[in-house]
Amino acid sequence: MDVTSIETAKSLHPKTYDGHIQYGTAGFRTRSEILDHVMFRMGLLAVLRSKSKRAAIGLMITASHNEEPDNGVKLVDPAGEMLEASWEKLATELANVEDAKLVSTLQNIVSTQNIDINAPANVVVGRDTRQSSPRLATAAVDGIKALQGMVNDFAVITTPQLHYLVVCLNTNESYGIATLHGYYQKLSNAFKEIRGSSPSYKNYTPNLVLDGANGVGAIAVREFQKYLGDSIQIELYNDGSGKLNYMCGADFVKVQQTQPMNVPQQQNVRCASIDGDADRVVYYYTDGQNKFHLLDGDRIATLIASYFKELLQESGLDLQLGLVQTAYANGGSTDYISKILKIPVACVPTGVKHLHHKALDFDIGVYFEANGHGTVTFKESALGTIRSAIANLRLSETARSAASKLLNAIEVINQTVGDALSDVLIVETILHSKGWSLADWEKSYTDLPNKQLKVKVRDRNVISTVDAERKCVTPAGLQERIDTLVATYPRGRSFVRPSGTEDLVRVYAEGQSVSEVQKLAAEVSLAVYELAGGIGPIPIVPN
Ligand code: 16G
Ligand code: ZN
Repeated sequence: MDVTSIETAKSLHPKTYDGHIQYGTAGFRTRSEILDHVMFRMGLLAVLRSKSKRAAIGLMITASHNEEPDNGVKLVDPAGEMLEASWEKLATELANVEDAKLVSTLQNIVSTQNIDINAPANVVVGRDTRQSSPRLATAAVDGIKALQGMVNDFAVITTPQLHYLVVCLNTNESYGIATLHGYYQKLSNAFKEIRGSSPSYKNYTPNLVLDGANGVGAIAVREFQKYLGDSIQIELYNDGSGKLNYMCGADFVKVQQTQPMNVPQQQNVRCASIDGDADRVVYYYTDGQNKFHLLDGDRIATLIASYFKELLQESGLDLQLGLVQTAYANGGSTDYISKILKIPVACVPTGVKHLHHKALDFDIGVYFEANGHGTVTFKESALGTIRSAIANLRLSETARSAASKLLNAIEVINQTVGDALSDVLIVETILHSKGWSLADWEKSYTDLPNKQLKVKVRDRNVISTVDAERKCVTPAGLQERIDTLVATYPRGRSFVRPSGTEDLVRVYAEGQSVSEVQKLAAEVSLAVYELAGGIGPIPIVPN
């Protein structure tokens, strides 16, 4: 290890923040002004990870749907997954050690992880459009160079594009060409292939209104449109000229259950919102009575799963299809999946790594968080089965055509991580094939009214949960209190969990009516406030 070069670079990125900072659900995420030394150190860690895995590692600078002054960084493992849990701990340790202990901490990681310090290292760097991102990227690159890692800087890209690039590099480009051109081309070619020569069908028209959250996704959408030609017309709003994630974007629309700013309110027009780094998407429309209708990640999951189920039936392929959700999944969707679609459904804790991991258990694993983050994973063996069906001339024309549709749908999907733009293309593909409007899609099941609230507490870690976050075990008495409250509401359900990205506790409630869930959510918030050390204003329970 070249200690002199680390020491020299370190002096440019001294640790100036005294508080503790933690590698959370999606990496480090906090106010951008305290992140300089963290970025530098993540550059160093990415090099060690790359050496240890003998593969390219991704480093993404973004705070996703958070407000513009925040920023963050996450590392992406070789197969496109989130950083392995044991390394999250190393990341937290490295980010928090005093400057004087930086070198010895690195040396310690090298020896405990058995890293060959002379092995090559390749780090793929990407960033979102935040003002602080170029400065923070420089810090990360300084870290990578201080350990003599190779930097592959793609500058401004979406988070899913970074995952895609990492996987392409680590599969010798068998997954796809490791350039942005390769990304746009792979997805758009497959999309156009399935769409064929008639972009309109029954209630489906090839026009989509898209809210770009004023983020990096807006840039990518403009680029995509060039490749998509007239197979679909995307009308872009919040295109980057306004404030990032401000009253717009997927998170705003999902949580507020309302139309984003600047998108014209037109009746029965198909709209979608992506988030600030383009890894989430939700759909919505306003009906003839000006009522807002949200089609969230649960809907997208059921749409995709039912489409795959149909294609599997038509092709006669015996592949196991499964769906993965979190506690936030609407009870209406879970009932529909298990009782009507009859597809196995699993529930895991919040965070992409848990969903992705579980989805890999199935031949075809559809995973989505209600917030709109999700994708589909396919086992290599399943791809082989589908390919042989297409080539098998003894199968009927219908069966082979269904298998080829399946393969094209797989090409449209960015399997490496939830990708808002790839998800848009797959949703559009399915709606087109069914000839559906959003209202048609919505008919499949009814969402139960639901509400999310936040509670500020002194230490959010006093809340610990089990059963995929559906039950809390500490603080004592809280779960009993929630159970008692929930029991008074027919179809009521509620859970609380510490946020992994913000310093607060999240409360979720659902039930049979809007007024009931508002009340239940407030009552549970009050219970959290009282039993888990609430601070600030006391939650108010409506009458
Ligand atoms: C992060 C997660 C997302 C999760 C959210 C929950 C990744 C890449 N992203 O954005 O999946 O839904 O955190 O946030 O894992 P919370 O813990 O603040 O509720
Ligand atoms: Zn995001």
